[in-house]
Amino acid sequence: MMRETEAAVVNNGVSPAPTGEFARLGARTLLATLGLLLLGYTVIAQATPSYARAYKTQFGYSPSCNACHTEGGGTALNPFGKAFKGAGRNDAAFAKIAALDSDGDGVANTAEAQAKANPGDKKSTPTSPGGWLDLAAMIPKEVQAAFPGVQSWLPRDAVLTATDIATAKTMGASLSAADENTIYIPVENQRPAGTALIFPVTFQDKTFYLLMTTDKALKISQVIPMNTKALPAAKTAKAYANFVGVAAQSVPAAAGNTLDDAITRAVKNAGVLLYVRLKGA
Ligand SMILES: [Ca+2]
Repeated sequence: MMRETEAAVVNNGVSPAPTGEFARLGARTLLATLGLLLLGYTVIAQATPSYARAYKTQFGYSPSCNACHTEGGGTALNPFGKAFKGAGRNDAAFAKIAALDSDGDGVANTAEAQAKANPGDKKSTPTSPGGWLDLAAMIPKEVQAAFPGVQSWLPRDAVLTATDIATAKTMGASLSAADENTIYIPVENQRPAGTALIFPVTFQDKTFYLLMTTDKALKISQVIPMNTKALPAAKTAKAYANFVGVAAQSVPAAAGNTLDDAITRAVKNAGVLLYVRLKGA
C-alpha cells in the first residue's frame, strides 16, 4: 500500500514511488542519517540477522557478519560459523562450542567473543582484535565497489516470516528460513539509491556466490559471480547478462538442470526476497 507521506521521502519524480517497507525505510534513513551525521559516522547501521542477534544476546554487542562468514554476509562460513552451524545454530550452540578454538589462534571461542575479538578469524585475538567491528567493515568490499562513491549504507535484515515465505511461493520462488540474509542499501542524499545482496548458488554439490545489485526501483543492474574457486565455470556463465534491467520480482523461472538454470533460480529467489522484504508485497 502506498502512503503519500512516505513515498514523498524517497520519490525523486523519476522512478515510481517505492511502497511498503522500502518507502518507510526512506523516512527512517533520513532520520538516522541526520542523527548520525552529528556523531560523524558514515555507516549508519549494522546488520542484525537473527544469528547476529543471538550473538548479541550472548556477548552483549552486535558482531560483524565476519564472526561467522569469511567475507561478509552471504559468503562462505569461517571455522567459527561452521562450528556454530554444526552445533545447531541456536542460543544453546554458543555453550556447546564455547571451549573450542575454532579459528586455531590459541584462544577459545567464548573467551575471544567476550573480549570482542573475532572467534572466526585467527588474525583477531583478545590482545589484537583488529578492526572487525568497525562500522565500515560491516559492508563487504564487493558491495562497496558496486556503488562507488557511496559513503553511507543501511544494512537491512532480511529475516523471512512464514507470511513472507508464503508470499514468495505465490511469486514462483521457493524461499526458506535458510535464505535469510543482509540487504545492503546504499544511501545518497539521505535516500536509498539501490540495493545489494550476496547469496549462494549450489550446482552439482559445489557452492559459489553471487552479488546482485539493483537500482532504487529494484530493477537489477548487475549480477556478478564471487568465490567461484569450487566451480570455475560459474565465472563465465552466460545467464548473468539475462538479468540486467529485469525487475527483481520478475526474473523468469528455470526448470532445467544446467548451471545457468541454477543461477537463474538463485537470482529469482533473491529478487523475490528483495521484493517481499522491501516492498512489503
Ligand atoms: Ca580469533
